Amino acid sequence: MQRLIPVLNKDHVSLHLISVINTLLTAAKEISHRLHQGSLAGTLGSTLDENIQGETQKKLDIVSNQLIKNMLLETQLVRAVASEEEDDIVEGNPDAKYLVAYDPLDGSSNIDINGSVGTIFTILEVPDHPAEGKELFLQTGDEQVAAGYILYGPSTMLVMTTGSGVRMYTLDHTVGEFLLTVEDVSIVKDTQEFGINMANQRFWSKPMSQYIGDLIAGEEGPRGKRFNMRWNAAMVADVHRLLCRGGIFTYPADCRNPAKPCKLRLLYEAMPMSFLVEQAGGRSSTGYERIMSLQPTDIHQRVSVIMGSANEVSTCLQYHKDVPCERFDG
Ligand code: AFP
Repeated sequence: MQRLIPVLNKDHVSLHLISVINTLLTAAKEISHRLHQGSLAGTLGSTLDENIQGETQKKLDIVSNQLIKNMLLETQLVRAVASEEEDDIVEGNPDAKYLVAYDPLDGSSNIDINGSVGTIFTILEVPDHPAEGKELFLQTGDEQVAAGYILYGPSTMLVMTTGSGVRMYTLDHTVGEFLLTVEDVSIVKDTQEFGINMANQRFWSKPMSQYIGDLIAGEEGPRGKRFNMRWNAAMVADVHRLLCRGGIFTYPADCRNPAKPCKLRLLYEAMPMSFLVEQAGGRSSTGYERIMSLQPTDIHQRVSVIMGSANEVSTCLQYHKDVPCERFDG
């Protein structure tokens, strides 16, 4: 089985970019180890409690954030990092070329129930035009040079793209390396599986309510076939499922809280996952716009997300076509 670096070399990925990716993976191996240790590592729990030895326990998402940030900045290859866990960007080497944005532990509420979680990342280059601070990161998804996630499930997997297809690697704990296990990931065009948090149904826009209603109607409904539903409460695990066997995943805008109509973050979740999904032949949209074309206005911006099997996403978008984007959408 092939190791990661020779695969990236074949794709002519620059040595500095390989080093940045490798550093992320070193942090991921440490996170994976701590997750596997579970309660034994003393880093579970959702509060800053004291453990039995009287030491302060840190939430694993905070620990993961610090690990990734410190390791990346130490390489001197990173100009700045942006993390879901940090209010502002953290500057590194002013002469470096790469920017890394990440969600250190997506789906972190799953930690306490021993469920799947993951680290999502995107790598950008410093833009040609003059930009400082947060502005550095305000680039469209099309400008990503690499993106992916590490899924900490029954096995630890890296799923990544550098713009020439999607590959999956599995962490071999005996050698401590990610080995290529799936080449040329391709999302099937049609599906009978959808993922959405149904508890929010009463808050959705009309197009989304109609679309999901038609899926649930099954054989008797306008779609004429039965659909199944899956929800992991961790985007990483839900997107992994659709990369493996197709499906549609959506976290639409809703009117629960007018100040926060969307849940998922553009930079740390929607953009990298859209890069993977499109590279695997799928489709990704807000309902009205292609996510990869969106011009971010803030690093913590949130968006509505519909992604997955190309034909199913297109069908969902048909429901939105003639209905104007509602006040809470986008
Ligand atoms: P965290 O990263 O804060 O754990 O949130 C995970 C997430 O943003 C995304 O991964 C899930 O798809 C979504 O939240 C789950 O949301 P619900 O709580 O509505 O199920």
